Amino acid sequence: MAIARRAAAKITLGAADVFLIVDVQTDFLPGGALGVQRGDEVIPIINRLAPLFPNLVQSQDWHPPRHASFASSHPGKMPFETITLPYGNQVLWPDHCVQGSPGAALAPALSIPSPDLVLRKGYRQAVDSYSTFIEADGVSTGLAGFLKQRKIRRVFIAGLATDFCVAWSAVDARKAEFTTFVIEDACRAIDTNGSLAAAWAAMRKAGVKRIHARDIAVPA
Ligand code: VGL
Ligand code: ZN
Repeated sequence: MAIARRAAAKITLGAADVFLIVDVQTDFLPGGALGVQRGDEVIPIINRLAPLFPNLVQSQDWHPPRHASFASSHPGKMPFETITLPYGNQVLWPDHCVQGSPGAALAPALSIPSPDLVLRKGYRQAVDSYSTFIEADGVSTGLAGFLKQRKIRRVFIAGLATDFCVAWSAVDARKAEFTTFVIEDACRAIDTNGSLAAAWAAMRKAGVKRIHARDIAVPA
């Protein structure tokens, strides 16, 4: 008797799906100002997935000089320390993604020919924004409205870094009631002070679905 073998059902993409590519920028690649280990490995995966999606949005971390999230803006503080700002806790970072600098550019190897929207975030001097949906002080970036006007229901997220901008975007996508997927192998993490485990716990609690690139159907 033949043994029936059936691959797990893949996810078929349609008009209500968007690929949200988070912060794939030179400063987050190895050798960059806030380089994510093996961050460059997400690029070929994202390049391969992007043409499968009918809707594409990219985010770009985009800070003014002396931004509140930079350790250098706080005398005596070092990168990766945490401080309290009016909106809550803030991890301090090396200066990164300074507006107009080469490090802030989208990674040259990323090949997304025609994104519908490139959303810049973190551009207010005193307020950070890991999330592409909601700034750290609770102000909306407008992305949820943009997607809803286009009748998008499902958000697939990849990019850098898993434990900060990807995770916060995913949790906020759920808050805005999108079905939300994080494509784990198309992301890489910073992982400071347990941040990666905490991020996955927060995403699981919010109902974010954790998938791999191979779970997405490629039309024949
Ligand atoms: C990010 C730290 C600071 C990210 C941005 O893109 O994950 N992390 N700014
Ligand atoms: Zn930043």
